[in-house]
Amino acid sequence: MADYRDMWKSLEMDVEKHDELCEILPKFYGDIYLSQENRPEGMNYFNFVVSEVHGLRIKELLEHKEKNEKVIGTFCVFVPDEVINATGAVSVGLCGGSEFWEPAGEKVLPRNTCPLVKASVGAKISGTCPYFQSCDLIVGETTCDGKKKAWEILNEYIPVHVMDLPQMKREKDNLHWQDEIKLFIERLENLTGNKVTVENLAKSIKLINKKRKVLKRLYDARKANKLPISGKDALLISQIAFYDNPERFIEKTGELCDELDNRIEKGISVFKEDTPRILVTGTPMAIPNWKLHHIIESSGGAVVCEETCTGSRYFENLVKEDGKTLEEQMKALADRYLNINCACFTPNPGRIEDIIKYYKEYKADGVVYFTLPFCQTYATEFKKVKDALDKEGIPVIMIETGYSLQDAGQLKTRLEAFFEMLETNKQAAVSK
Ligand code: BJ8
Repeated sequence: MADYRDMWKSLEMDVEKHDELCEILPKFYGDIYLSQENRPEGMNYFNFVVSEVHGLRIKELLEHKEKNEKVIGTFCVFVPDEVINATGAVSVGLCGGSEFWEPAGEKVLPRNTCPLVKASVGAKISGTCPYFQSCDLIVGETTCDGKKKAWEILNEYIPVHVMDLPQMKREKDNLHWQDEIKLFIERLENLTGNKVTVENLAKSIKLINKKRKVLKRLYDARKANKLPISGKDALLISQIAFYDNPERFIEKTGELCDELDNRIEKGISVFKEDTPRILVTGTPMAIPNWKLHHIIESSGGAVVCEETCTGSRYFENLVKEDGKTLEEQMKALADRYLNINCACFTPNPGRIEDIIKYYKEYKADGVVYFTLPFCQTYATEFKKVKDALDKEGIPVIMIETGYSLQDAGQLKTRLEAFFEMLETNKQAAVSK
């Protein structure tokens, strides 16, 4: 990586501490990603993005700031990127996915807090994340209790705007979310000095829909019998979608999808035939959390789809593009966003329907239900999901695991046994 130390210093980062992170990441990435065989050529772009994750992309963000364009950090897929984009600001996803940041988070949060929250807060207060340091405003939301209370602490370090997400999906909740979108627009207009208009919002809605469409195309390629791309690579692309320049991301992912279509036509796969196909569902996997996918794919499974916020919840359903007034556009945004089935909603039957639908569409053989430790909403929702999957005869295993690799061996053993069972089921079905 080029020498970005001066840039990091200008962001008031703890450069020495940050060096420690820079030392770990390339080896970690190399072991997990570069060791894969027969990867699509198009992954070279994403390798490059990772290699420059704290370099070139930050330089680009700082160039935006020089032009007085603001950088807005987000933590949840409910925050409408369309609005951020319409005010000429740049949106970046900030969820922390590394164990490296947890100790700093634990200085101000209870230890029994979800690692995603601890790492996100830790990334800011340790001054080791250039994305946080580049942000002019961060946007929280009222989803789980851990996040909700963390915003109050983060607000001591950086301005935070909190969007009050309803926890039910009635008509009045939809109206409330439209109201929240309106308040968000006002806050961003004040910050940026730019007005949201029907024209610039329509343009942004189209752009973000395009990003959703290309991600959907990538996921559709994973429905093929012969998988042209690993689950690990698909996960990486989803994670990069949260902070890359959207136009470039759409272009590069589109090119990769062309290559994948070609591979499908020729029957090129990255897995051996009959590898059990796994649908992962649950809590998000923020970059660089590649742990579960890596364990699954080095234990005899192949991940074909993620029903997570770093997966289908991020791109499914488009925002209607035909709004003629700001009110209509805000309604269209609220309608699309309130269609996301996060476990923070009660009741949440849509998520179960999605899991069953994806299981069939992606021709999965089993489901891995993933939850980060101390995530009560997803852990509690497991019972409802399992009951529904049992009724459908869909095998499921629950894996609760954090960022540390300490339990990797144990998880591998459990997953290998699960995959063996899936293979036996498959053979039994064939011989019937
Ligand atoms: S829409 S999943 S991004 S809230 S894993 S911090 S819920 S304790 S991340 Fe999430 Fe939005 Fe829902 Fe998606 Fe809390 Fe659970 Fe941690 Fe979570």
